[in-house]
Amino acid sequence: MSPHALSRRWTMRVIGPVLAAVLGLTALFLSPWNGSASAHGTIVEPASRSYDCWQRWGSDFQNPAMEQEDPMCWQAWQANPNTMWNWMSLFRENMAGNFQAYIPDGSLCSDGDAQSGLASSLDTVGKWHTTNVSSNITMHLHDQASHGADYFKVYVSKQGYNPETQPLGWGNLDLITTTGKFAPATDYTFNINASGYTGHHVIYTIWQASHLDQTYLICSDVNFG
Ligand SMILES: [Cu+2]
Repeated sequence: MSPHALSRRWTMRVIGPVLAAVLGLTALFLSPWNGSASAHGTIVEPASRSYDCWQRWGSDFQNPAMEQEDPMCWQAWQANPNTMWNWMSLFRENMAGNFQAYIPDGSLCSDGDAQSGLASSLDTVGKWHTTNVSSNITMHLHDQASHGADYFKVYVSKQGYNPETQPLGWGNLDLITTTGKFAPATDYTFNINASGYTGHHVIYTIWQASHLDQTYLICSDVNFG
């Protein structure tokens, strides 16, 4: 082997792994579900449908008991595992505030099937697992990428509407709170007062992020005690 070929082999032995690492990182950031592209957020308390499934089944997703114990998370998992893994990705862009024009009745919990096919199972009518709440609720949104918030709008489903038997439409919601702006941070909390409700309700949160016209529309199932 010539000295020239030898030094070329040596160079590739050093540069090869570096090149592979760089290519790997590039692929990671270009892939829509990885890297910075997946840095989003959701309501973690009271947990959104997909976050709640991920919290309770994310590390136990092969447990056959999920089908009986939690049929709503089970059907979501069956439809598309990404619904749980991407609990932070339920957003749409460029709606300019016209949410009702873009999100038809019956598809509110999937953000009008945002991310095409990711999450239509979140609209399934049935016995979603609920978080127990009182009329004073601290809402907590976790924002992986510190997008900030122009505002949050929070609705509660009307007394008499049954999320276990009826699809959710805009007409089923009472507007409870519209907040002001929040500076970019990883966690935002604010209180809402929702009195006069009993039993299973959906809290519907609209998070208007500040970095882009990017809107997250999020269903959390609660049980008012
Ligand atoms: Cu984001």
